[in-house]
Amino acid sequence: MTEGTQVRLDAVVIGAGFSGMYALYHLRERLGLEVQVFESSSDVGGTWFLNRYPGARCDTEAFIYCYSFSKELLNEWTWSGKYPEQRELLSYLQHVADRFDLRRDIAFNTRVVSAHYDDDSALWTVRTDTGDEYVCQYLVSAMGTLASAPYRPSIPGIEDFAGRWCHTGAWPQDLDLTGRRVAVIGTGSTGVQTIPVIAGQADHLYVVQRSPQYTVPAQHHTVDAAVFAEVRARYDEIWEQSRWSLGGFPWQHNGLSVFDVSHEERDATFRRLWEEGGFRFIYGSYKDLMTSLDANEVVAEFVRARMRERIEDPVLAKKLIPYDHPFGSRRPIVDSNYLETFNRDDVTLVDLREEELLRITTRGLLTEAREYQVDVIVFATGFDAVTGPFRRIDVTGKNGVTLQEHWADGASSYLGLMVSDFPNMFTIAGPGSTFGNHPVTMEHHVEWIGDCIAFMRRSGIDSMDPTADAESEYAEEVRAQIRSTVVGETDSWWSGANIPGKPKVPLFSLYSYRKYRSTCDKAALGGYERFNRNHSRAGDSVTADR
Ligand code: NA7
Repeated sequence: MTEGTQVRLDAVVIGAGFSGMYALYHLRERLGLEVQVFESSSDVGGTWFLNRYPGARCDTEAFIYCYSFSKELLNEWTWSGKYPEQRELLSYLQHVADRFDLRRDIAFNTRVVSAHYDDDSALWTVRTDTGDEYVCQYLVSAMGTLASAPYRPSIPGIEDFAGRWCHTGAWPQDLDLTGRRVAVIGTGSTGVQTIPVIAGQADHLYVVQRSPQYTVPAQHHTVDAAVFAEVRARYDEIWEQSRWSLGGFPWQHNGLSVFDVSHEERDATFRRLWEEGGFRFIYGSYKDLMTSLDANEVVAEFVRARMRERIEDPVLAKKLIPYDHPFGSRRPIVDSNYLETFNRDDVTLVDLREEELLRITTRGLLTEAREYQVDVIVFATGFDAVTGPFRRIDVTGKNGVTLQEHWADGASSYLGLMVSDFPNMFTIAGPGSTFGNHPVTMEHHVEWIGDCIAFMRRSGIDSMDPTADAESEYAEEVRAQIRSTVVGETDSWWSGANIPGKPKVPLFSLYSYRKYRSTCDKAALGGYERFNRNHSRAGDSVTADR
C-alpha cells in the first residue's frame, strides 16, 4: 500500500497474540467480516513472542493452555511436556497462524498510534506508525494485559551503570550470562522462573527481593504421547468443565470447607495436590480457600511449612516466606527449583526489607548495607497491567473524550468488554474482566464480541456502547466481589498498585469465572438492554436506562 492511503474495513484488531489471532479467525471465518490486524512485533505470539528471558515457560498446563475452537488443531498438536516453554508456545502459535491462513490479514511491524471515533458516521479511524489510515466500524483491542507494557522502576543512577541491564519482557538475544555477576530485581512469577536458570549460568547471582511470595512447585515433567491421546478423547468434557469452572481450569474444589474435615484428611488432600503441582493446588482443594481468612490461613501455613522444607538455612527461610498477606491474594506463583536455588553458595538474597536500595552505581547496586558489584542487572519488575498497553495509543471516543480522561480516576468498563462512550470498541480482557486460564477466558470474550456484532448487524444497529450506569454498577460489583475474597486490600498488579501514581482499582473480577461468564451471557439477553443502541440509518436511537 502507498504511504498515506485510507482503507475501509469492517474491523480492526490490535495485537496478534492468542486473542488477536482468534479474533481474526472468528470475525473473518464465522462472521465473514473484512478484518485487519496490526501487530507491532515482527511475528505472531504476543506474550510468547516478547518474553524470551531464560526459563520463560507457561505455568498453566499445556493441554488446557491452547485453543479449543478447532478439533483438528487439538488432534494434530502434541506438547512435549506438562508446561510448555516459550519457544514451544511460539511454534504452536506460528503453526496456528499458518494453518488458518491468518498472516495474510496481519500487518507486522506496524503499531497503531491512534483510534478516533466519529459521532456522525459511527466509524473509527485508526492510524498506524506507517502513516496509513483505516476506517472501520468495529475496533477490537487484543493487546493483552501485560506483555506490551513492561514496567521498570526508576531507580536513580541507572544511566551511570557501566554494565548491561534489561527487562525480562524485552530480553536481548545476544546477552550471555555465562560467568557474569548478575542481579535480578523482582521475585514475581517471572523472577521466580528465571532465577534458578540464571543461577545455573552466572558466576554469582544476587536476588533482590522487596516482598517474599508464596510459591507452589510446578512438578514439571515430560508427557508421553499416549497421555495426550487420552486427553484428546476427553477434550469435550475438559473444555465444558473449564468453561464453567472457578478459574478456567478443568478442576473443581471438593465442595467442602477446610473446617469440615479432620486435620489428617486435610493434610492428605493438600499433600496429594502439592504432588500434582501448580494451579491444581489452588483450584482443586477446599471451597473456602479464597473466601475465608481463617480457612486461608490453614492453607497458607501448609504452604509455608512446605516452603521451609526446601530451604536449608532457617534464617534465609524466614526472609523468603511470606507472613503478611493471605495465600492467593496476589497472583499465585508456580515454580521449578526456585527455593532450592538459595541453597547454592553462588546465590545471595538481597532483602530490601533489611537494606533499602539507594541507587545504581557504575559498578552495581548500592543498598544501605553495601555495594553489590555486578555485570548485568535484570529487571523482573513486571508490567503496567491492563491499562498500560492503551497508554501508547491515543484512543478518543464520543464527544472527543479520550480513554485516558475516561480512566483518569481508575480504569473501568462493562464486563471488561466494552467502555461507555467508546461505541463499538471491544476490549478483550479489559478492566474488570475475569482472571483465569487465558485461552479459555479469551475464547469466550471473542465469541461474545462476535455475537454482539452479529446482533448489531441483524438489528440494523450501527453502534453500541454500555450505559454509564451499567459501567459504574459493574465496577461496584467487582469491588464487592474482591471485598468478599481474601484478596481484599492486598497490593499487586491486580489492582494497579505496582505502578507508582496509578489509581488503585480492581483490574479483574476475581470471584468465579463461572459467575462472570453467566453475567456476560445475561447482559446479551433481551437485546443488550444495558447498552445504548444507535440506529442512525433508520434515524432511530435507543438510549437504555438513562
Ligand atoms: P510481578 O508479579 O508484578 O512482579 C514484579 C516483581 O518486581 C515483584 O517482586 C515486585 O516486588 C518487584 N518490584 C517492582 N518494583 C520494584 C522496585 N522498585 N524495587 C524492587 N522490586 C520491585 O511481575 P512478573 O513479571 O513477575 O509477573 C507478572 C505476570 O506475568 C504474572 O503474574 C503472570 O501472570 C505472568 P513486590 O512484590 O511488588 O514488592
